[in-house]
Amino acid sequence: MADSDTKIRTRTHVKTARPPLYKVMLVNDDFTPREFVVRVLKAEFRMSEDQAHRVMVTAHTKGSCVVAVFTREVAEDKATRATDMARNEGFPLLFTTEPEA
Ligand code: TYC
Repeated sequence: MADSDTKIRTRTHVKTARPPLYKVMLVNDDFTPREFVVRVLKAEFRMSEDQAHRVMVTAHTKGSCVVAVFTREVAEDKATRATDMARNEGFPLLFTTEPEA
């Protein structure tokens, strides 16, 4: 094979773009009853009683806690719905969103 016949092989990596993820955070406060926080986590984030209780206690002791991770729209929608549930009952409970890492 002559030098001019040298084959150049290229490798193609197909990358599938993944949407950026957002964390839904549960923020502690001094007024919302623990049982109500658990109820919201179960209703909006489909958590079991046990999971919801753990997340509530973590936010209560540390100040905040990651509830779950979603695409931006889903995270914002769930945070708004969960916060609205609390407002409807007159509690200051707050869910926020922030980019993951
Ligand atoms: N700190 C509240 C209380 O003692 C309970 C609570 C826990 C409120 C977690 C908000 O994100 C929260 N009643």
